[in-house]
Amino acid sequence: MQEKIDKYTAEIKAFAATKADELEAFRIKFLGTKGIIKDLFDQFKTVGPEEKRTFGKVLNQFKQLAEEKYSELKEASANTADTATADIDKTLPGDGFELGSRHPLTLVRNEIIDVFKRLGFVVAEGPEIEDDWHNFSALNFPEEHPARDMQDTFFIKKNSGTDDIALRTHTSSVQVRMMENGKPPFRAIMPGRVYRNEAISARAHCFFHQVEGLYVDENVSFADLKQTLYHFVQELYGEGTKVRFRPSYFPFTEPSAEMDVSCTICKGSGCNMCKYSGWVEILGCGMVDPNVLENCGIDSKKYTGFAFGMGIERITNLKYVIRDLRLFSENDVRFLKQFQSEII
Ligand code: 2U9
Repeated sequence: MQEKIDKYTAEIKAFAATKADELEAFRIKFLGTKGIIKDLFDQFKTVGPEEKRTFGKVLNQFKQLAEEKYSELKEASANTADTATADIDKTLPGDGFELGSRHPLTLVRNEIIDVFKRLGFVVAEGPEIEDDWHNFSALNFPEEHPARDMQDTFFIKKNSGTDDIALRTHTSSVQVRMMENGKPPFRAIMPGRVYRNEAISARAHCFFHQVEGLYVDENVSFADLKQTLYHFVQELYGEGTKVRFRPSYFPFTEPSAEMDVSCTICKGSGCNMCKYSGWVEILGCGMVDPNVLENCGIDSKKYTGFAFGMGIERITNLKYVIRDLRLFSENDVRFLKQFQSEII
């Protein structure tokens, strides 16, 4: 046993590893679970009590020598160039990794928000699960309106009508909550997800995203509405984009209108995006119906307001020429990575 220890002691003292794999081989050979030191300690158990006294000390010193050598070399290799990677050219560029990108709907929603923020609008949010009052009744929807039908709305709890609970069909419920809980003036936009009971196709989905807006104060006029939305279009689609307003009907606005913009793809000369008309409808708007103001606790003799609503998908389709709504919710990275945002 002494002979073996002398031989290994000389080997350890002479050992000088330059590479990480040599050092690891040293560790396994001497200090590993099936290594020489473990083997010597196993043999030690079988020697007589006389020998135990002398060899115990020798064996412990030997073990200490191996451990010290190992940690000394390990430390040296960490302090100097990494022995395992000594032959790697560290001046070469590293492997790149792909950054994610913002969803196109997020990019466009943020752009819309930025334009209105610059005009002094604040951003307001509300629940996606709504009661009948905030989603329909306060907004002047008559009892028999088709939007209140199971075919159009996802009901969570269908009771007597006024107690119904549903997934909101528009973000207008946020305006109602805002007016109920505050005092005019209100100048806010409401971005959010809304739900409609529709079969999924290239042109329709059971959920989509809206930005609605509300401006209530004394003397707010239809001229204010037109100028605000005209400015919004210039900012979003560029100077020179034309707008036109067509009369329309919504239960919650009177008068109501739909707004078209000159086709941003063909600049009005006609293409299949605008169905060769030169115009594309992008939003609905109008003066808030006095009944709605009163329902929300606002004095309609003192205050007037305008409101508008748009589908973010529609605005995005026009901006990026996307023809299938389903692309927005499939999370196919080949689609998503085409939209690079400046802020990651
Ligand atoms: C209150 C009062 C008035 C919000 C409005 C529209 C017109 C509109 C549609 C556009 C496409 C919904 O996403 S869409 O399907 N919206 O046409 N929305 S005025 O009017 C309000 C809202 C709340 C208290």
